[in-house]
Amino acid sequence: MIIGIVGAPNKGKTTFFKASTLMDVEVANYPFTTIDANKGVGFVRNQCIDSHFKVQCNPRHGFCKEHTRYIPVDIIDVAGLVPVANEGRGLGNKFLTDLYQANALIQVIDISGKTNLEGKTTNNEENDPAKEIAFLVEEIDTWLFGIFKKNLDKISREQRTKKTKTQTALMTFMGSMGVSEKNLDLVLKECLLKEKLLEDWTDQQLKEFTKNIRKTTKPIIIAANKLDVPGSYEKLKKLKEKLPDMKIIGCCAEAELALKSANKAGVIDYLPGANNFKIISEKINEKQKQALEFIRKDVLKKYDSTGVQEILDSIVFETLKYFCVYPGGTKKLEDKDGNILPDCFLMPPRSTTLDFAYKLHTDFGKNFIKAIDVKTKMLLGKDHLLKNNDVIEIISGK
Ligand SMILES: Nc1nc2c(ncn2[C@@H]2O[C@H](COP(=O)(O)OP(=O)(O)OP(=O)(O)O)[C@@H](O)[C@H]2O)c(=O)[nH]1
Ligand SMILES: [Mg+2]
Repeated sequence: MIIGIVGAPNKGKTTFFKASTLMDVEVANYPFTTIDANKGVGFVRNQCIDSHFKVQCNPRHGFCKEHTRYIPVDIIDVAGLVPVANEGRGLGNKFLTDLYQANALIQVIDISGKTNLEGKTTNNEENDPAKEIAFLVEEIDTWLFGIFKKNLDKISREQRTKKTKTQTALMTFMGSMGVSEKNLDLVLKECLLKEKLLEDWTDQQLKEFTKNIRKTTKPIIIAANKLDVPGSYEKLKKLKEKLPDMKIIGCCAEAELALKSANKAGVIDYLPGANNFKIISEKINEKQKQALEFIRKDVLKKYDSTGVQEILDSIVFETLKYFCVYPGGTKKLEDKDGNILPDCFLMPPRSTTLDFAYKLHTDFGKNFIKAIDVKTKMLLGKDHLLKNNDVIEIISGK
């Protein structure tokens, strides 16, 4: 699972990334602070299944606190995107390649309206977040269109010599982008291109196809950042009314970063995503205390959390509809090192027991015999559809 963080320059992408991963990367109040992509690991939350078994798990990856399991996901933070017209002035948009593998994107916008599309600080009331959102979609679509266009000649030549169906001809290339057969089939049908030879596609048809592929392979949700700046909440409300079909969640990445850093330093006790924290160290100066109390009063009390964790959870569990499955045994839940429920896997929607077996090990998939639902002890066939918080034992041959 890879989540890409995108947006115009100076909106707080890297702050959001840092708050999610606690990696030490540069944040600054000017455009193009980030040039090379930052890659790190963040976490999404799920009610852990360990409480069902009345045990405390020991995750090998991620962590579990108060029976909330934090499951790792890869996060990429890229340079700020600028409109194509400005390409010469920005970094160009070639770095988008870093996002090729991403399953979904979080677009960070500055809901305070104090930075423009190029990331410059302005007090211009015209800074319109809806335009910023439309611009990004346009940039991503243009980028994908360019990639498809570049490869289409080669793929359609192959189609001509091998006389393959359009879907078959496209699949290898699309597969590298994470497009499944099923999704490709749906998009081709929707665009009425399933029976059309690739060499006959017009640019307009390719554009339409690209847009639809992007929607399925790179769904976007909006992180409306800098919610702590006065006046931002009203702007967020207006934006949600204007774009009712978009998933838009307000956040204050800076506050989340401050809380996580203070937690790591042992100054406070803070659970990512919580609506409060406790100061646990005497070694805190007045300035730090004031900053933390500001966050408590003006962010956590007002909005119930900093929003960062909610955004990560939302993109994985609501937008992508992934769910959690644990490997386990009917006789014991621990691995050979004594770790209880050591692993938790994020599975895509409609995953079966066989998909899960392959996820654990190719050999388990190839030699699959049956599976057991550890909670109910029921036997499951290979096509059984899994659900959130299933604990599954795979029985395989050899
Ligand atoms: N008030 C406020 N400022 C924030 C918040 N998040 C980030 N900032 C500030 O916004 C500025 C830009 O932050 P970055 O994280 O470097 O932004 P970016 O989008 O990665 O910028 P580029 O890499 O230059 O595209 C910095 O001055 C941050 O301190 C927030 O939640 N609230
Ligand atoms: Mg940055």
